[in-house]
Amino acid sequence: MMEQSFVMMKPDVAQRRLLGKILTRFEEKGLQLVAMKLLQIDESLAKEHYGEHAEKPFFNDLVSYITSSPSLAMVIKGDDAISLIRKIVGATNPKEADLGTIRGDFAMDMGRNVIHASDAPESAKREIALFFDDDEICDYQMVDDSWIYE
Ligand code: IDP
Repeated sequence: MMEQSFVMMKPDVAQRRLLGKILTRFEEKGLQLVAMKLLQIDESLAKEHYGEHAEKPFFNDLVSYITSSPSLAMVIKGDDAISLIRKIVGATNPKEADLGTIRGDFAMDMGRNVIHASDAPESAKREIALFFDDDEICDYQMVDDSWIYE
């Protein structure tokens, strides 16, 4: 089933000049970029995005990390995109993430784990709406679709 996922490269990625390299992983897989925005997330947006973690001991550090420098917010589309992208991203703790995943290849610590990706259709819907207006999401056909999908 065609799905849209909210994916966000966290502040360490732009700072480490890895935006292009990590974006390439999604493009090469055959996924489609339908929205993209470089933004410095403010405290209230960070707290809303990570609301489910408000009571966790790492919450304040997480908000400082996410607001520290610009992030690249994206909507990425594809067949079963939500679970597929979680696989491409790897485990939350980069020390446990398999090599070959983004976190496994580019990160060392949980508090610097380079990327966010929605974990379910409901969270994808909520997160996309938090970061993008409807008219910021592009609806277009890829010319190579028939070479990507059977
Ligand atoms: P996810 O990003 O893989 O979906 P969540 O459990 O939703 O993982 O946690 C959100 C983010 O909070 C993580 O990506 C990570 O940056 C941070 N985080 C989660 N657990 C810890 C922790 O124990 N210490 C520090 N940061 C954490």
